[in-house]
Amino acid sequence: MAATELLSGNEAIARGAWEAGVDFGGGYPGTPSSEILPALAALGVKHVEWSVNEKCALEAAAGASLAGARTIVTMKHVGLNVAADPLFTLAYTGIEAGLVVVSADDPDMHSSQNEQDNRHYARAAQVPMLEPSDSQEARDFIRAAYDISETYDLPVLLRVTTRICHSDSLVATGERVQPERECEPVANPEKYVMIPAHARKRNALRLRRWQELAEAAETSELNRIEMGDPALGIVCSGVAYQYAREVAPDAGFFKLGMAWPLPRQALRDFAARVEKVVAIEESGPFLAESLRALGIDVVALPPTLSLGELSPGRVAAALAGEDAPPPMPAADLPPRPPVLCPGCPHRAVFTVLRKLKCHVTGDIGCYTLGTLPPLASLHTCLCMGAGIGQAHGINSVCGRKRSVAVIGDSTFIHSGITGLVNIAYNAGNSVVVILDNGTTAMTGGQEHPATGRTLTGRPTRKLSLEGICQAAGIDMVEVVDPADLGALENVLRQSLAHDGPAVVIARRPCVLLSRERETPFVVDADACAVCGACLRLGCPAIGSQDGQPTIDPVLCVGCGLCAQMCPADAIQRAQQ
Ligand SMILES: Cc1ncc(C[n+]2csc(CCOP(=O)(O)OP(=O)(O)O)c2C)c(N)n1
Repeated sequence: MAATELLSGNEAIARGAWEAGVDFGGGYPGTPSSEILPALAALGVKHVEWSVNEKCALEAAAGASLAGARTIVTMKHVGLNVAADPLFTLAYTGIEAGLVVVSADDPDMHSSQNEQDNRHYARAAQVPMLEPSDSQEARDFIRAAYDISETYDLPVLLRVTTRICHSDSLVATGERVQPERECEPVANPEKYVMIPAHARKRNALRLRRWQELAEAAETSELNRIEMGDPALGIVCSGVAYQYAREVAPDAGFFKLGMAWPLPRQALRDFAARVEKVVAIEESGPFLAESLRALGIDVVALPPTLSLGELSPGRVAAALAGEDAPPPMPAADLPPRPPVLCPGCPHRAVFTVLRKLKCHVTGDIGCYTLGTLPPLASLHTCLCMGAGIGQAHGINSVCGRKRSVAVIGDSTFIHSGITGLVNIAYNAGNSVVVILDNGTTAMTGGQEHPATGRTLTGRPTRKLSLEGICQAAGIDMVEVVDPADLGALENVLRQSLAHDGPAVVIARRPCVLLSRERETPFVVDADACAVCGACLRLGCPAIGSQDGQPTIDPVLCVGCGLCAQMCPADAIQRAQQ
C-alpha cells in the first residue's frame, strides 16, 4: 500500500529499486553507499549480494540484465574506477532489462581517499546521469532511471553524495511493479560480442540513441525551472540545490535532475531570461564548464569552492562574491582523532613492524590508522590493493625486502590477489601481511568470501586465504595469532629472512564481531617503571594520571597486549 515514510537517501534508493521490480542487486561496500544493498535485501529482492569488488558486481548485473532482470549496482565513487571497464563498453552493448549504477560520491572525504567527481564518468562514458536532491527524488529518480535505461538501451548512473545518502526525509512510496519478462539470456552476438566489427556498429547506434536522449532531456520532467527574480539565475543539482534554495530563495533556478546529458537549448533559454548565471555545485566546475561550452556566460566562482562540501554559509559567501568562501564550519568539539579500538588485532601487527623498523606499504581499511602516532608504522595508502603492488615495486628496485605490505582480508580479496600473483609471477621477494579480522570492519562489518557467509547471513563456501596464496605461487604462507606478540615477531622475522616472497596471515577476529570481553588488566603502580612502553600501543584504554599509566576498566577488553609490552611485568589481569 502506498504510504509516506521517513527514509534516508540510501533507503529510498533501495525502496525505489524494489518498486521498479529489481530482481538483482550487487555491489561492494563503501561509504556512503553501504546501506543500500542491505535495505534492498530486507525488502525481499530475489538476489542481493556483496560482490568481490565493484567490477564483479557490474559484470554480474550486466548478465542479470541480459537474462531479463532489472538490476542495481551500488558503490562509492572510487568503486566506479574499478567498475569503469565494463561500464564504458556497456554503453555500446546496451542492456536488456534496466540497469542502474549508483555512484555515491564523498565530497570532503568523510571516509575516502579522494573526492573525485563522478559526473565526469557520465560525460566520458556517455551514459545518462540522474542526481536526486532528497530522499523523495532518490526514490522517484531511480524508478525513472529504469525507464530511461530501457528506452535508450543504456546503463544509467544515479549519482548521490554523502548528504543525500545519509539524510532522512519524507518519501511517498508506491507498490512494486512486478516485471513481466521471462528470465532467459538473450543471444545476440552483434549486440553483445564487442569485437571491433560489432563495436563500430554499436558505437554508431549508441550515438543515435544518445542524440535521441539529448533531445528528450530538453523536456525531461526530471529537470525543473523555478523562475524567480531574473536578477540571478542559479543552475544546480543534487544537494547543492537545497543549499542554494535556502540562501537565495527568490532567485531563478534551473534545477537539473538529469545532470547528463544537459538540456542544452533549455539552459540557453533560461540563461537568456536572467541577468546573470551562477552554477552552484560541489566538487568542481563541471556544470560551469559545460554551460560555458554552450556559450553561456557563467559567473566565475573561486576555485577553492570546489574543495570539500558546500554549506549554506559557503554558498552565501560565494554568491556575495567573496574570494575565499570559508570551509565547512567545524563542530565546536574537542578534537577526537580516529583510533583503533581497544583490543583491535591490527595494533599488534603495527607494534611489531615498528619494532622491526620496516617500511610498510599500506592499504585502505581500519588498519590505515596504523599511520598515526604512536604506532606511526604505515607509510603508504593509495587505493584498494595498491600496497602489495607498491611493496613489489619498491623491493624490485631495491633488490631486497625493503618494504612489507599490509592489507585487510576484504581488501585482499577485492584487489590484492592479482598483486600477489604478480609478485609470484615476476619472481618478487615481498612479504605481505594479510590482516584477517574476519570482516570488512571499516565500512560496518560486511561479509566477504572468506567469512563464509553471504550478505543475508546465509552460510556459503568459505574462501581459504592460505589456499589462495599458495595457489598464487607463494611457498611460504604462515598463519599467526597477532595477540601473541612473540609468535608474530618470529614469523615476521622468518618471512623477512626467507629467500622468496612470503605471506603472513595475522588472524584474529575484529573485536566488534563478538563484542566478548575478557577480564580487564590493571597497572600495578608500585611495579611500574613508567617507561611508556604500554603507551606506545596507542590503546584508548590506556591513559596516564600524573605521569603514571592507568587502564580504564570500562574500555579494556582484556586482550593483554599491554601486559606483553611491559618489561617490568607491572600489568596484570584484574582480580575478579
Ligand atoms: C574501490 C573501493 N571500494 C570500496 C572502498 C571502501 N573501503 C575501504 S577499505 C574497505 C575494506 C576494509 O576491510 P578490510 O580490508 O577487511 O580491513 P578492515 O577495515 O576490516 O581492517 C572498503 C570497503 C574503497 N576505499 N575503494
